[in-house]
Amino acid sequence: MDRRSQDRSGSDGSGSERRGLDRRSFNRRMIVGGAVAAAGVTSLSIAGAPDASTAEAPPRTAPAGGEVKRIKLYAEKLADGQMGYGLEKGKASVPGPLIELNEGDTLHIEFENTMDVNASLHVHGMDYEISSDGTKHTRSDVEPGGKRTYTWRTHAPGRRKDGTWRPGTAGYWHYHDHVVGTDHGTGGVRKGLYGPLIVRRKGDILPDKTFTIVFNDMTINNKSGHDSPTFEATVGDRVEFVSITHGEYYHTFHVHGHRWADNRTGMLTGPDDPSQILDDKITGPGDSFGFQVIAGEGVGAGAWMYHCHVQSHSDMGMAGLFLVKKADGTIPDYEPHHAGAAASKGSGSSGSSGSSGSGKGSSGSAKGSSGMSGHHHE
Ligand SMILES: [Cu+2]
Repeated sequence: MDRRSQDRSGSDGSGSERRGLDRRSFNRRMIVGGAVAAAGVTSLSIAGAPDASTAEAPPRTAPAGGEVKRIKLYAEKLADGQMGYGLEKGKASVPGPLIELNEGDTLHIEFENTMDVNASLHVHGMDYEISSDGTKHTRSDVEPGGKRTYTWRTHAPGRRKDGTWRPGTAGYWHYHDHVVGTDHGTGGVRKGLYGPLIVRRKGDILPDKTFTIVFNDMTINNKSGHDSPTFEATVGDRVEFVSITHGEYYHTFHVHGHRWADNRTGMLTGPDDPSQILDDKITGPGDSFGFQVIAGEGVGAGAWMYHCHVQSHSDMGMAGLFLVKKADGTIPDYEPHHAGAAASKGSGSSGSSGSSGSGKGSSGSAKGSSGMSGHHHE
């Protein structure tokens, strides 16, 4: 399995790939032209970086922010009756595209509602004026066929005049509709109008790929039962997970064989960092957190399960696989179509070809995902 094949590994559309961008794939993406321009694919810092595909290379880090970025975002009805956000028309996905910013950046989002009901864009964690709240009572929602520009701002930590510290914006956040169905967007969120947002601080370590896992009611990324998404990586990849919870229930996010620190980045800042190390974290509706792991570190390749640890929830299908492959692409003790584990399923379990359902939109979204961080260097 070569690096390029991993580009497709976000089989549910929630993955993004960075380090896999060798020159050939980078060029291939450039050729896509408009789509790449919209999706951004990767930052200039990547394009100019030396080959970072060896685990020994020091990890790349986030630059200082301060850019003014612009994207378009479409709210669309999907063929299966769900709703999604997408960076291009016809490319909506659930979850919506990963949006990445650096502290100090401003993002203008030209939002277009292509649906037949009012919709909006509401965000957590950002600085925005009330006109970008995305709520009905502030009239910042969008009628069918309408457009509206939402503006999100971010800032680095700093000292207030009174000497106290104001926290920075960096963190694992998310956005969602706030008006479909009810004044709280209950119908929109239920149908898939949500997505991940990461704000990085200068110097934050950048991952090779990012996967988003949304516990929404009893689904994972709105896939229920035994159709939950599969995420793929190769041993040694720096993999970032974004966990978001929506809906009616609390859940516990658990992944086998991997652990993280319970702090902003999920990584220890040093040997004396007192953050608790977790492999299971309780989350409730509206929560989000994230972390990075080195795939298979100390444990090797395998079909590592991730699941909600509320027993009845995992039994009902809130479980999936984090497939960590050896460098040669194989996975020990794993038969894609006959895995006896609770998480066994058809979705994506056959490897990189496992794009299920909305595959097209998914890959579009995956590209968009990796691109958000860098497409605004125009
Ligand atoms: Cu649960």
